Amino acid sequence: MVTDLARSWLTCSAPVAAAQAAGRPLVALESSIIAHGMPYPENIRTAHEVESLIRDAGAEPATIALIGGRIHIGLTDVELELIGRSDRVHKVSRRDLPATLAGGGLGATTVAGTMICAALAGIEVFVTGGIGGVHRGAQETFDISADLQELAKTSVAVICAGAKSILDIGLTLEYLETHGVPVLSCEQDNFAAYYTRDSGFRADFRLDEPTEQARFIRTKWDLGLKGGVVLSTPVPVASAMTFEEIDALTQQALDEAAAKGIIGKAVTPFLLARITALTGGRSLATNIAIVKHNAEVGVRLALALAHVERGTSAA
Ligand code: PSU
Ligand code: MN
Repeated sequence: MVTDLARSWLTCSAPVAAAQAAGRPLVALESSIIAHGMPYPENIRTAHEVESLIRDAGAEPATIALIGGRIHIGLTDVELELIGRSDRVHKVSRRDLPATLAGGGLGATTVAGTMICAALAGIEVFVTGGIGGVHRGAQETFDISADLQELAKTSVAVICAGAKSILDIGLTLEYLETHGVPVLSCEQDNFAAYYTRDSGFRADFRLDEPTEQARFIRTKWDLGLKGGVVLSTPVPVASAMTFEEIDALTQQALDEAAAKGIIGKAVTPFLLARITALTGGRSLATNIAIVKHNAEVGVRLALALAHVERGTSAA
């Protein structure tokens, strides 16, 4: 349950507050992808383009970050620049939220962190790039992203291009199943693998139409089945990389991380940065295409959810 006390930590931007007052749909966006997932200035440019795309399609974007001890829902241009440019931005997952808020520093929220803040602000739809998951070798390291636990308990729909093959995608899907998190796919039967369209694993349910996706999600929440829903959509064909190319580079990045003894929250940013460097920046263009496509899918879902009535009487 969201309490007034929890909500007192939120600062909504003027456009977000106006959309909420008017009952217009909102789409949450994460900031870790801006601060830690892409280089400056492409990160800021992409963030602006994604926000415009969402606004043009009829919803209000709400990029979420921590600034000066407040949870910001919707960022001004100056705030976005701060998050995208500073090299002192904390990566904020569930565990880190109190530390960064109490300390008053800059925080870029991960999928888990953004889900928590979106739920506090009453936002049901959240567009990201790729979710965290069970890392390869987790049987030894126990490295399982807090994103998966958050999906198990926080009721937000997360639109993504699947998960990167830096992860063990099969085990990630097993974990989600155990925790009752449905994995939907649109445009194809299989769960996507971020840079490349096909992970080789089937999603739980294929629902291409936003109205079908919205009905599924509304039904889950109507039933009191708390927790998130993953909606996977593949990178557009023109921007996709081949499995062979990305698999070889992933293996190299994983070997380097192991050799350097990288652990904890540093693992994912290290792997993402190494893959960007190893592709000579080519993966950056793919990254940008992915986030934009996910935003198109997310905004259609947000509009559909606004029209799906609660309860069986809607049938
Ligand atoms: N995977 C990606 N791109 C990302 C991330 C993961 O393909 O940008 C970021 C997201 O913010 C995600 C976080 O929530 O990394 C997961 O980090 P960890 O594995 O430390 O939980
Ligand atoms: Mn981890």
